[in-house]
Amino acid sequence: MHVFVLTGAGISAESGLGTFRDKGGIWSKFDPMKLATPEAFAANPLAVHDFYNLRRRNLLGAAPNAAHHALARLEKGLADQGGGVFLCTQNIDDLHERAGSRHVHHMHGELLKSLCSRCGARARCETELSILDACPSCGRDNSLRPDVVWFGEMPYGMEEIEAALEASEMFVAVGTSGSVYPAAGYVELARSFGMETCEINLEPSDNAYVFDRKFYGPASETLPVFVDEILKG
Ligand code: BV8
Repeated sequence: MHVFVLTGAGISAESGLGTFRDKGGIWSKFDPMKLATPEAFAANPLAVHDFYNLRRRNLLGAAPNAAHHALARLEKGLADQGGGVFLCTQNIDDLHERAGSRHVHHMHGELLKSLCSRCGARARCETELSILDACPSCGRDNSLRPDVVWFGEMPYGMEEIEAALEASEMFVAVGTSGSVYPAAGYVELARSFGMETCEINLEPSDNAYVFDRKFYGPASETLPVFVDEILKG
């Protein structure tokens, strides 16, 4: 079986990384329009770098949880059966990779990468980023930004995502509120391709009504059980 899995901030919640729209979430403390748009970065790069440096520090102190490990197990188990997983994450953390998932599509980019707005080079970035840093590729300073997709920017690999969706037989959303597009629209696309859709979340998401099956509770508890069920066939 080929399964398309879309993950959001909720899968990393039990690893200590904040979600965005839950009570006390990131967007209740920080204004996304002042910190997560290209205009915000142009207007105040110092504030934007501080925001992502804080999240990068938190990430380096975090570890994957049982939900991340369950998806790594699903990827291996389905591959052994001749199937596969297309893991599309809205998250910019690397917890899927650290749990052992080998193919992860970061549609909103990666916190542990920098992007040069002058030459387009990407580089691993595990420390603080600032406007003083020079691009390791073209050498220019005041040109590095976090390699993340901000509001108003095109998510990465849209065609690859849509092709993977069309080739899948099941759509599973884990830990996402279904409030950010185009990701929030993928469940409708999955239904239009005729596949079964499952939501695994702490509570019903904004588009819960669209899903065929729903499992509510902490993903570290619900997802391992769900993965066992899929692998049993
Ligand atoms: C774009 C990266 C042009 C940076 C982020 C229609 C079509 C296309 C675009 C739009 C549209 N309508 C509006 C738009 C514009 C906009 C948008 O969607 N705005 C929203 C607010 C209405 N979209 C864009 O700007 C996108 N680009 O439009 O380009 C285009 C046009 C057409 C087609 C293609 C492109 C770019 C969006 C990307 C922005 N970048 N992040 C960063 O991280 O700082 S978005 C941000 O929200 C997060 O990164 C996250 O990825 C994303 C979604 O949030 P969730 O992951 O779902 O997190 P949330 O907190 O909301 O929910 C957590 C859930 O987990 C909850 O349901 C909770 O119950 C659950 N949970 C909690 N704990 C647990 C749990 N579940 C299980 N277990 C637990 N323990």
